[in-house]
Amino acid sequence: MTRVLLLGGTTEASALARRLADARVEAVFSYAGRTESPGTQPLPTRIGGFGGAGGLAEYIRSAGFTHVIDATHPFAVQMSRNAAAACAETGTPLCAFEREPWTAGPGDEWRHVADVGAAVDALPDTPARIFLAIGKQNLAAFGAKPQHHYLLRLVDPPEGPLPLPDADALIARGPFTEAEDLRLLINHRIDLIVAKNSGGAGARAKLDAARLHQVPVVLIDRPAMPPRRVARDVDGVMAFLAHRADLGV
Ligand code: 3Y8
Ligand code: NAP
Repeated sequence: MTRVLLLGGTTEASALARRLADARVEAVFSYAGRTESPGTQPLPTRIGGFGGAGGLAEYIRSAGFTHVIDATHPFAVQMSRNAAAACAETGTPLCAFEREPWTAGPGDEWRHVADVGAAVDALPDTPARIFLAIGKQNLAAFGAKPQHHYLLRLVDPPEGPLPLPDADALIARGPFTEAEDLRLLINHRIDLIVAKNSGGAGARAKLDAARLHQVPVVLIDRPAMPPRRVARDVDGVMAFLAHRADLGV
């Protein structure tokens, strides 16, 4: 009997949850609990960490999951590493549901950097107005360049003072549209965008707005992921589940 643990938190995970619910596949959706009010899902949902790879392995065993789908974000590297380790330890079939990285097209002015530190180094020395569209977890590093005005976009209101001396915060949850991100670039007189190469449609709007408004982008590469099977769309994940179910594994 197929019983799926779906590690979520992305647009792809929500689309897969819909398909699993429609197909009446037994599944549990998992959020880390990173945001105050995560979206509701059409599946039984758990919120919070597992307690590392060991805790996840124990949960897989005790809850009797037959498959794990890692549909977390390309930057959620710790969760993905733990999922690979826990599935190896418990012998549970694992498939990642991961979107392709973005690639530049005509008119895009992108500079690719390896990580957050390299993104800070890539910023100009002369003061600029920078849209720091990377969420909340990696902001402190930009304190090394306090001369800039930073525009942040956060899912939830910040608990305390922002970690940057000259910063404004917009509170908004994606997915975003090209029109609203173009208005944001114009209204805030943005000179440069810093973003993660997350891929997918939910965070892409700012890059399309940047091309239209001729704003350069510093794009942070994804961290390396552990070796694992990867599906690029919902059908690929469903085929993985069906195939394994046929084999009775
Ligand atoms: C908690 C669940 C869905 C999923 C929607 C996608 C699209 C909208 C765009 C910008 C970039 C950013 C950020 C972003 C986007 C989708 C997707 C995506 C980027 C929610 C969600 C959770 C999170 C966690 C949050 C991080 C932050 C990253 C904001 C829900 C809304 C910047 C990633 O406050 C915090 O601690 C926020 C942390 C991880 C990255 C960071 O380092 O701060 N996502 N985002 C999930 C959990 O608890 O397990 O609240 O409903 C989900 C989505 N955010 O179902 O429609 O699929 O990517 N999320 C990035 O791409 O750079 C915003 O502003 O342009
Ligand atoms: P991370 O750094 O890879 O994971 C840190 C810890 O958070 C994990 O070790 C695990 O805790 C817990 N965790 C992460 N995802 C979880 C999930 N789906 N269910 C249960 N526990 C989870 O993760 P992150 O980058 O902070 O991402 C957290 C969540 O936000 C994920 O759902 C991810 O899909 C979503 N998200 C992240 C980004 C991003 O830019 N990073 C963007 C959009 C959405 P334990 O060790 O205690 O098990």
